[in-house]
Amino acid sequence: MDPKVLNSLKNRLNKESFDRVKRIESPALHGFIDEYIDLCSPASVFVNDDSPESLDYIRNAALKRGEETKLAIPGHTFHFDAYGDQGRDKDNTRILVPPGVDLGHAIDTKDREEGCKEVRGILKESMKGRELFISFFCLGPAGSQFTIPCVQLTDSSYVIHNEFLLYRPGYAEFARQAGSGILDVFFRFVHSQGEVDERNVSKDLAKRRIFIDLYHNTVFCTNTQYGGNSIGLKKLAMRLAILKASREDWLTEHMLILGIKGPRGRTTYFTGAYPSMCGKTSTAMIEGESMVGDDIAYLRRGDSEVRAANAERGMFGILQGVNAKDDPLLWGILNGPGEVIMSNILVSETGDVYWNEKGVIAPETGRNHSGEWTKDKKDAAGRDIPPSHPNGRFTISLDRLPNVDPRIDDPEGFKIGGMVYGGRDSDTCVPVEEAFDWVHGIIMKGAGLESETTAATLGAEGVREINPMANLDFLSVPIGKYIQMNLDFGMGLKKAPLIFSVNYFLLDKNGKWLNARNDKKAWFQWMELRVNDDVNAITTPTGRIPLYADLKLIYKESLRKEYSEADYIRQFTVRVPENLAKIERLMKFYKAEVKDTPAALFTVLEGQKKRLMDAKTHFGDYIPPYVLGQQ
Ligand code: SPV
Ligand code: MN
Repeated sequence: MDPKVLNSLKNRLNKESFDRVKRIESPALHGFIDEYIDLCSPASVFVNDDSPESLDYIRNAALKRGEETKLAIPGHTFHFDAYGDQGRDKDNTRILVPPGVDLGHAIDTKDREEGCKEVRGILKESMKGRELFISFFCLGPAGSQFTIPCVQLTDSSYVIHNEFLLYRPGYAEFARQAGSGILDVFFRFVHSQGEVDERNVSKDLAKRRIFIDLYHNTVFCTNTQYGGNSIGLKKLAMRLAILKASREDWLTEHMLILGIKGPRGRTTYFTGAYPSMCGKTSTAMIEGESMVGDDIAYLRRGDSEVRAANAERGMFGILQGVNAKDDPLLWGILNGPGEVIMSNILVSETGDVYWNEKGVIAPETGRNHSGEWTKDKKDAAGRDIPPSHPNGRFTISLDRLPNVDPRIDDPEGFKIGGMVYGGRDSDTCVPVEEAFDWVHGIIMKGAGLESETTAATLGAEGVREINPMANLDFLSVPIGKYIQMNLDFGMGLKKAPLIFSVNYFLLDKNGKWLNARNDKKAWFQWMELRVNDDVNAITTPTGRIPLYADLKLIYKESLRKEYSEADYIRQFTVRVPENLAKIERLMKFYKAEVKDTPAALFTVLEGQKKRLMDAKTHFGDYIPPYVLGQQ
């Protein structure tokens, strides 16, 4: 213990908070807290020990300070972010690196010294007159190989409230591990919402900064409230965890974890990587299956298998499109009593909530992220302002979900049978397809993932982008190295997981969906049977696809739906020109944009191109599956 630092903390904190901090005997922790109290100059400090009283204190602070407001349903509150602060701000998110570190130009970096100076300048006295909240969390299940201890400092009670719903409590773990040395590597997060206006929203968006000091496990975040920017343990911690994983030979992925129930009481676990707003949460919530996580997974190699754990313990999900028919479980929670935080929705005077595509009649007036709202309201650029923001979110603890897997906190994690990659792709990939092997899967399904951009990030929507493993926004190691880590991860395993792609977003020529929303259950049921060797497949130039007869049965049993052969052919026809064009885009991207692309990537792309060209010679541009037949 450094007596000088302890003494300084004693002067800055009230007795209760000081005792809580002192109990965690870690000079690194004490030094960190003291340094940022000194810099940010809060009026007072609250240290959360995860007791019910502390959590209540935070809930009440959020209401008292107007960061959240009660809704009509007991336990529900809402929060607005500033207009223009409703998505991840990629332009102002930078990874701080020392001179000589080159992550490649697809990852935005900034010189560490310069970045620290800039953000420390913004943080200086940023909490004057406000309370600072200090809270401890564990990423991954506590007491396991997955655990990463984290400390959050923020002047936003909304951020802390979100975090204690979304993450496992950490105070007890910190106190237990104090003195073991392990705490020297905790992740650190410093957030200040900065000055707020009369609506309690950050007003200095020009000074919005999200800087990740990679080599000091510290993240700084200023002048923003949107959860994807401000909830440190979510996507900001993910950058730190990806680097940590790269050093320790495991993987941090933008993946759900889901148990699919197969025949004879069997459950097979899958991970699934999808870019933001591309069906990840609704997949994790497939009816009748067992949900473990919906956003971030840690993957480790066991003796002979891959094991995965949810880094989180809650859901920061998208409201748009959630409706009674397709999402019965979420619907129940979002319309019943219990703790829910909503953001950027439309609120009526009576505290009722509307979000886009709720499946009920839309109100014509209310209050939303733009202020008072009426049906025809336009923004400064003359664009319609919809009732709720497309990226409006809800926060709940997974404890609320009846379908959560009872082993969610198992320190051993879950044995993974299959890994799935899915993008928003209107015209190229079939709805479900198995890769030929691990290397083919990591390259074509993972590194080859393309998706159209969404409202989860600020900027244009609907632009097709290559998004390796749906993780591009969060990478903190060069892309080529990251792909190589993935390739290496599956090597030497007795039985590597099978790798699949899914595509929920295929359109016909008239722009209509080729699939219904809940068809994803059929794809996962088929993958479950493949992992367990229970069904055959048809080999195409791009991978292995289901037989019509198997899908017909699955549709009948799982979805109680008839599945026509005409639908099957429309959905599973190999689209040769589109697939060849995709290969060209991938070739260009991985040659021009990525310096350290593994050679295996080009070999796999060339192999796929050759198979497609050969098939084209024999069968033409659009090849229905029955032409290829069962192999
Ligand atoms: C995502 O955008 O991928 C999310 C929400 O899961 S957040 O990253 O927190 O913005
Ligand atoms: Mn996400």
